[in-house]
Amino acid sequence: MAEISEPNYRSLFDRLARYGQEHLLALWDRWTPAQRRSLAEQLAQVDLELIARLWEGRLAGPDIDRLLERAESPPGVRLDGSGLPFSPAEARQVGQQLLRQGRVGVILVAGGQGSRLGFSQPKGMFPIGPISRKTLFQIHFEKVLAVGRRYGVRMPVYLMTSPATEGPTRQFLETHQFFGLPADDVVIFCQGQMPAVDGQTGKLLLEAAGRLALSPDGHGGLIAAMSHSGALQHAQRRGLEHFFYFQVDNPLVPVCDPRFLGWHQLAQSEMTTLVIAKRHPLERVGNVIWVDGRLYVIEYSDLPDELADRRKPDGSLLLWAGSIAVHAIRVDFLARMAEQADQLPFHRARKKVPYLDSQGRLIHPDQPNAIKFERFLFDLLPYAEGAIVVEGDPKECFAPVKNASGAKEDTPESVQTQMSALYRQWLRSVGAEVAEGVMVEISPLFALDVEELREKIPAGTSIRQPTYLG
Ligand code: UD2
Repeated sequence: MAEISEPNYRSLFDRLARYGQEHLLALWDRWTPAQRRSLAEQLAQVDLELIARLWEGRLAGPDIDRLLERAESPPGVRLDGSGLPFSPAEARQVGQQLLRQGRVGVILVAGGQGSRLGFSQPKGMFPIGPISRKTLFQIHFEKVLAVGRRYGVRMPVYLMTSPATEGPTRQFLETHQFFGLPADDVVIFCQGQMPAVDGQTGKLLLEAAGRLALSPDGHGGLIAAMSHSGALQHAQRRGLEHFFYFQVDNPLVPVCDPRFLGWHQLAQSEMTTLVIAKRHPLERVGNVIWVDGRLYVIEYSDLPDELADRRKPDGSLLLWAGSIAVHAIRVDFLARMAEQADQLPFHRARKKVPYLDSQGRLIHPDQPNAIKFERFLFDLLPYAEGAIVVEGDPKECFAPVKNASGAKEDTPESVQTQMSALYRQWLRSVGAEVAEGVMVEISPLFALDVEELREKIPAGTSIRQPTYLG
């Protein structure tokens, strides 16, 4: 070995060999200095001890089977307003006050790779407006802008990206001048990554010469990323007390809904999660359960069918509460958890990950060959004091774009149909006549909710063709 064998190689080899990962250097001789440097830099960021422990299952999260044995329905507010000793009107008033006082900021997670949708750009750039073709980002940002205007405050947005989505997201938002939000109210920060390992051996994989196969560390990576990037400190400087958290793929999120925030505040909850009553036992949402006075979310993929179908005496589902990944989180709670971010468990997912074989050939597996490790933000819930759920109506708050056209559900078309159905219902409830099936879209800047729409739609309005109210 010529200039490569150097101390660098030796010390790298020794460090890797301690964890049985020295195979990563097998092609070192064939690589350019830049490729070798790249691998060394990546490895400097990887906690090999952590990977070894994860692989051996020594850092598994809570025992799901044991939790499920004792799972009960979670406490909180049902759709009819029952469940807490505060009325919906009281909750709304308290939430409005929080908003007026500028105590609320927004967290939007957009680091996922959106592979199921088959869209090569960040998902936030997907055009979803049924008529306007506005992107998910534009719809979310306009909601934040509209809420800020309504309450006379500037509302900061903390936007999490990942190495794959960071560049294009920044460029897109800058080009569109953050859809009207002041640039210094938009704090973009990038989440961390975790290496994928071979599903049979636990060995790290290379995706190219000198490059490890890395992927985002899950939305739970938010806690560490917010704190390392200074986003959390930004929120504290701005005097925020609560975050309204949501995912990029759902254009119906009722951003900063005052009743939701009010209930969170009145219950003195450190973290509150918006749920829907599951429409069928196997719906692909997190299952919110209550065990020994703590809230937990069990992912749909981890819930045995038999348990998912368990019923109460009245025939309704015992585990009825489906998490749609919309939360209110106290800023001081997030700050406390940021100091112990290591405690959040990693979940394992079997995935297809292209890799270099021992000869340096790129293999595209047709079956899942690797394990990815991800942290989930909802694993904060058991640590939160006073955590509750608030039930929303799925027709009004949940239409995620997950799958490409042609799939059974959660496609762009099904989401647009649902958006339009909701806006038709709003229009009818304020006295407009709307022909059945006609596409309508209401911009958040026109009306954020039915009350606002009522002020703008003259009596006797009739809508017979596709209409965009913007
Ligand atoms: C998520 C929830 C599920 C339910 C559903 C509602 C998990 C594990 N499951 O399912 O319980 O609430 O959403 O739609 O969350 N993201 C990042 N970084 C990452 C991974 C994801 O920012 O490393 C973002 C991603 O951009 C998206 C969101 O998190 O906004 C959800 O990711 P997903 O689409 O992978 O989650 P999904 O559909 O499995």
